[in-house]
Amino acid sequence: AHSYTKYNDWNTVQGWMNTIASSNPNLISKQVIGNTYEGRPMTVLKLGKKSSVTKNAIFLDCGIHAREWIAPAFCQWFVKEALSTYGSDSQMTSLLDQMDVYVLPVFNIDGYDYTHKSNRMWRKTRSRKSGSSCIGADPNRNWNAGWCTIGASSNPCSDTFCGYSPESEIEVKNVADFIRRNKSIIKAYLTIHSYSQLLLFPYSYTFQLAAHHSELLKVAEGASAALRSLYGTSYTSGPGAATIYPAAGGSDDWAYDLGVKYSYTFELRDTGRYGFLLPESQIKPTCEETMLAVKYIAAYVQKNL
Ligand code: 0X9
Ligand code: ZN
Ligand code: ZN
Repeated sequence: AHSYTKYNDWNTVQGWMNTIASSNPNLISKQVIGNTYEGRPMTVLKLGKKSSVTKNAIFLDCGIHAREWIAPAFCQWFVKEALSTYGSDSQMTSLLDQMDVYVLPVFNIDGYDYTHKSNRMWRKTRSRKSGSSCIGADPNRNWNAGWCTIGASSNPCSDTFCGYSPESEIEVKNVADFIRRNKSIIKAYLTIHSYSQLLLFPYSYTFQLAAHHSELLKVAEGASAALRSLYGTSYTSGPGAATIYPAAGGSDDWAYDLGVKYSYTFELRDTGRYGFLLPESQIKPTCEETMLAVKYIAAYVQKNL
């Protein structure tokens, strides 16, 4: 059965999406943006109050990397909190009245399913190509942003394999197409990973500072302070290349270069004690504190539309 404080497998997440969307038709709609390599539907939940005018939007994805289980848990938590606090929390109410939030709860569904059934530490997609016996590419090295120039591997057997070309992974192409199609309304791109407790922004494919570096840093520091205020969890903010490592082909850099200014990668708990194997007892506190950071960024974006 589905639980917000457990790591739900893909079938459970899929069932949850159907239930939650049909029980909240006024605030949620579902849309399939394409299928994964193995044919699973990639469903985006659109959260927001219906409006007669075109609304600006925030795009949030979780689970680009298969083994980072806390990430899909956060997207599910976000949807629950949005629905349960709309109408009582003034910020959430104002956010969903004015904007839509597109949530992709599990980006790399094939990989996520594989971590539940076969190999808990799998990271990549599950695509195959004749000529190599190795499976999958890193869906956060496969975007057309300095593709495969640094911090990525052209070896199909590597965990950071950049793929055979930009957007060679169908999951990346599906999301990139969706964001390109909606680029005039998408004002923020947020992507949830784990672990290391970082709040990263462009660039990662170069050490050059982004044109909006100071503003991106200021917002990241505000979001990190909001997060820390709940349980004292400490986050480091900064551009990816200098803060974690240079790595090209990431979704954050791609979205930013497309024109989505507020582009952030979260690396959630912890700092390595459990790493990817974060205990289920930490799902609730991790999600509650992360909500504060995401809401901080959303409020800033809303104020600066
Ligand atoms: O390496 C990554 O893709 C991310 N770290 S993780 O441990 N979750 O794999 C960091 C991504 C930072 N952004 C870019 N490299 N563009
Ligand atoms: Zn990751
Ligand atoms: Zn809560």
